[in-house]
Amino acid sequence: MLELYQFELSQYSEKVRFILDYKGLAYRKIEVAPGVGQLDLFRLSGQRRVPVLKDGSTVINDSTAIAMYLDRQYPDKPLIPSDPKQRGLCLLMEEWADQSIGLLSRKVLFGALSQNQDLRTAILPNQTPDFLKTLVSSVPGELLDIVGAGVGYGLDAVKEARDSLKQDLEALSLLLLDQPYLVGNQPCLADFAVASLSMLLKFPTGPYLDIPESLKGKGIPGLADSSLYETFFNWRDRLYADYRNPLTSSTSTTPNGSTRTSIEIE
Ligand SMILES: N[C@@H](CCC(=O)N[C@@H](CS)C(=O)NCC(=O)O)C(=O)O
Repeated sequence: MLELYQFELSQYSEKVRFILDYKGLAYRKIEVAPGVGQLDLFRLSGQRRVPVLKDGSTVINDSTAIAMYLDRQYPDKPLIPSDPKQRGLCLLMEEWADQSIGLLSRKVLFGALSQNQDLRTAILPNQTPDFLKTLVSSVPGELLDIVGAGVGYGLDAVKEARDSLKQDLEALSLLLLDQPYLVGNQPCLADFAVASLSMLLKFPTGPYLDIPESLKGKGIPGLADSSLYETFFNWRDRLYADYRNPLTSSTSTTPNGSTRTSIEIE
């Protein structure tokens, strides 16, 4: 069976999960433990980022490379349109989504975490003992601001990212006003990329992710709850309902078998 090395809360991993579901391919999720688990990942794939897909003896890293591999290897339900113009648009939008929504949404989530104690508590792994949750969620937001500045997520960077995302979400809402998919009449790689990379802006409402119930349907205040972007988030809900499989009883596991959920913001 296909194996996906992932973080449950990684939006690039979500892109691959969405594509696997669309193509109807069964897979096993292996939750990588940040830090030590990434060393094992390095041994497997030569780098430390998720997602990594293992198909028999073939190991592929990077969500775009994985998408291309899956489309070549499992051509049913193609991800890339054959019409040249649609193909060009699809490839362009996927690359843009990776660079824009994917990266910017981490920054604004970091900003939101530093300002919202409830969100910080909710986003900690399910298994975090209560006393630790209380401890971490009581870290003052200002301290997180300082940590954020150290990794290029200072207040100005967060505001800039937020403004860019507003433009992205407006553009997507306009495009989707009168068409069912971003390119043509079938979903393509661009749709799955845009839908999954916006995961951190607003977590999907349905039973798709192994995250606390309190997080589902919640997201960045001012973006997730704004009527300006309703068209986009409604479109995304529909894409999830139509093509993403709900979670089953099979849980995500670390290579040593224990269940966990974690988040990487970097
Ligand atoms: N371009 C890569 C981006 C992957 C990526 O940024 N992965 C993040 C999680 S969303 C990661 O593994 N971060 C851990 C690290 O950089 O150490 C892709 O499309 O797969």
